[in-house]
Amino acid sequence: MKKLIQSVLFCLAAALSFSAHAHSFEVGDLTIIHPNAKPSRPGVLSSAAYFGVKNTGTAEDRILSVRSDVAKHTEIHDMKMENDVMRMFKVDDVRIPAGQTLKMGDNNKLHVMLMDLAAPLKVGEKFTLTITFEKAGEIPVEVWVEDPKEASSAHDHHEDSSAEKDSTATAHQH
Ligand SMILES: [Cu+2]
Repeated sequence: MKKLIQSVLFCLAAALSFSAHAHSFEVGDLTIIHPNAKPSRPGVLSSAAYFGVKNTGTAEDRILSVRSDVAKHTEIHDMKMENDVMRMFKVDDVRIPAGQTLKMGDNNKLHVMLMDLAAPLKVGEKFTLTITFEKAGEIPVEVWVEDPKEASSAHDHHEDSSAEKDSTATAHQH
C-alpha cells in the first residue's frame, strides 16, 4: 500500500514536470521511464509494453519479473532472427548496470509480453505493471496505452516498429 501511494505521488510529480507524452517513476536509485503499451488489435488477446530503467546507483540491478492484473501471463521477451523468421523468447533477467539506462525497444527488441489479456487494451487506458527488481524490490508503475504512431513521434525509437508488429502477429506461439 505504501508503494502504491508512493507511485501516485511520483505520478503527480511526473505529470507536473514532464510533457503530456512522458512520465516516470523514481524509487531509490532507479527511475522507470515512460511505461507504455500498444493497444491490442481486434481479436488478439496479447500486446506489448515497454519502459526504460535508469540506474543512478553504484551497483547493478536486475529485473526478475513483471506482472499485471490486465494479463494472465506477463513475461519479458527478446527477439531474434532464426532461419529468416523473427522469434520471441523469454528473458529471465534483464540487467541494468550501475550508471546506465536501458530502454526497451531502443536499439533492442526487448518488450513486456502481455498474454491472455482480461480485456482489449485501448488507447488512452492506463494500468499498473509491477516490476520486481533483485535489489530495489517491487516497483508498481502506471502504463499508458498509446497509439504506436504517436509513441514513435514522442520517443523517436520505433524504426523497427513494422517488424515488431509482424513478429507479434506471426511468431508468437505460447
Ligand atoms: Cu513477445
